[in-house]
Amino acid sequence: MPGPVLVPILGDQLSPEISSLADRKPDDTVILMMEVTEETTYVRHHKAKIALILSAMRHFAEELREVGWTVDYIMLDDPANTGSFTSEVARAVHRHRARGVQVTEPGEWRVRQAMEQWRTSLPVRVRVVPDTRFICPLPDFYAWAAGRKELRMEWFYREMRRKTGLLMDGDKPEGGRWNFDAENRGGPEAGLQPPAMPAFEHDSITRDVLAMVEQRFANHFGSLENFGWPVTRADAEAATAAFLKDRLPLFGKYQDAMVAGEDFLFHAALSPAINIGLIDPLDLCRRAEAEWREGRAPLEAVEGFIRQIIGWREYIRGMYWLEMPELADANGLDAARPLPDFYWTGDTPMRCLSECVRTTRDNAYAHHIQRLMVLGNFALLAGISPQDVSDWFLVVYADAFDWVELPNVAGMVLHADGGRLASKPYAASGAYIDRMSDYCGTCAFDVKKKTGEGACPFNALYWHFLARNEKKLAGYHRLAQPYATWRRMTEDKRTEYLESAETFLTTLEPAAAGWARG
Ligand code: FAD
Ligand code: DLZ
Ligand code: SF4
Repeated sequence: MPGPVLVPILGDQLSPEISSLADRKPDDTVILMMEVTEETTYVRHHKAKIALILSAMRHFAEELREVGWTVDYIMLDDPANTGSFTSEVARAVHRHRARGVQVTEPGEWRVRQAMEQWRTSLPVRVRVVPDTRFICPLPDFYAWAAGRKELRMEWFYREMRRKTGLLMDGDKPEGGRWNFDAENRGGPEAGLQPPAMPAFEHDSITRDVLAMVEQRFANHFGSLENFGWPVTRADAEAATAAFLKDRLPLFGKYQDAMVAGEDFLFHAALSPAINIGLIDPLDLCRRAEAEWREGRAPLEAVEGFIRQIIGWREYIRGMYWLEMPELADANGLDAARPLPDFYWTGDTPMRCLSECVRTTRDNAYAHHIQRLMVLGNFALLAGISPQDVSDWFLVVYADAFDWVELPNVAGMVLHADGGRLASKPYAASGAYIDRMSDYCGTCAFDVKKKTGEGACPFNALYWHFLARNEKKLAGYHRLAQPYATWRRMTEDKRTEYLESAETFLTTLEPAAAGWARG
């Protein structure tokens, strides 16, 4: 009797329709799920991210068993656990006398490299199949990118609209425009009251995982006190339904707003569940579209939301595989300053940064504008090393996987890729943060003051950033105006900005070693 086919399912492949199972039958297949120290510690993930993935993996194993699959589940504290995907797959091939291995391609370059080795290190045939949960298959993305001088999300997004038929009226976009971004810039109006987030009870699986993580990963960043991420398909469905009903209608308008203490506002907070496979992204977009078609949410909100998923998310994933492995070391603006300590401790008088680090620590979450325009913008302006910034973003968010975190950090935020992903760096002074948040009112710094003692550090840093990168950035059409303003300033004014920024930069304490990689 030939042995079964072994199907390893990784911690971000928790979908019943995962491609590795598509042509398998339960009586001829053993599914292998592995909790391994290599994955829990290759960076020192936020405690909540580890808890989310391990609890969701344990629940998914139960879901698979209930419908008849055989699941060999290796727990983290199993004394026989050898600690890595590679060694655990080898052990399982032997244990089950498997006749072959079939696995869905992983999300990360690092794991893909390991999997390529399986072809020679394992004594059986290894088949790696494409991940069909993405809307744009990688070969299609490469074909789209080939020969284009400039890669831009907006053009790719239109292709995805045509391909999926989402918000299309024949071959035209619904509402006559592809993009309603201009309607999505509402600031933090007084009295803005987002609806409460859905809460999920912790069952015994989640309670066990939380206790284990608290004990075993005690010195990792982050708190488990507020742990509320969906860990089952049912939780994820409840989170989706609550978002579509309560928050989607105002998602567009307040997408860019930041309010102290309101950690989720009108955002979906669905990225962790989407990324690990508890929510199908295309199905989510179809349900969002139905909210508009049935008159329950405005077009600008639904278009904005769908653009994030079929546009940004798919574009980012394509760019990751197109640009790796070089992207991991990219440093187009030669930024070398170490990450400041306050990214871990939150201990800074800059209210915007302390508040964004606070929600990151409490929830393993910050919304897009907090990541891009506060945490990311500061790192860009201060010239923090892209590898330090990327490690931080990979550690601290529940939704962080290399394929999505790295292009966002190196491409969208830091411009380390020389402008391959985005048409200009999203650099901004304090005025932007003041317009889009309520942080500045209670900050130790004065956002209106440009230089000297008590001035908002973002103001001088903004000009310092432009001045020190003038050779590389002055030719960018979209930066022509700020460079013209810089050149119109008097020599004294420019010196004042540069000296003020330099003085501030000397106050930054580099982070203690060991927070991200131990
Ligand atoms: P919403 O604002 O409600 O958006 C809806 C969905 O759109 C998200 O759930 C997500 O699936 C998708 N989306 C939106 N923007 C992006 C984007 N730029 N890239 C990919 N998907 C997007 N997202 C991650 O999933 N993992 C990461 O590790 C990650 N790192 C980031 C790092 C930086 C520096 C920046 C600027 C952005 C990063 N993002 C990342 C994108 C985005 O910030 C998060 O997807 C979003 O904040 C998740 O919260 P939400 O579900 O409430 O999103
Ligand atoms: C992020 C993560 C963590 C913390 N732990 C595990 C684990 O123990 N087992 C597992 O299968 N996956 C884990 N993951 C997710 C993996 O890192 C992710 O599936 C790969 O990086 C995919 O490329
Ligand atoms: Fe941030 Fe400057 Fe506003 Fe303070 S004044 S919250 S440092 S933008």
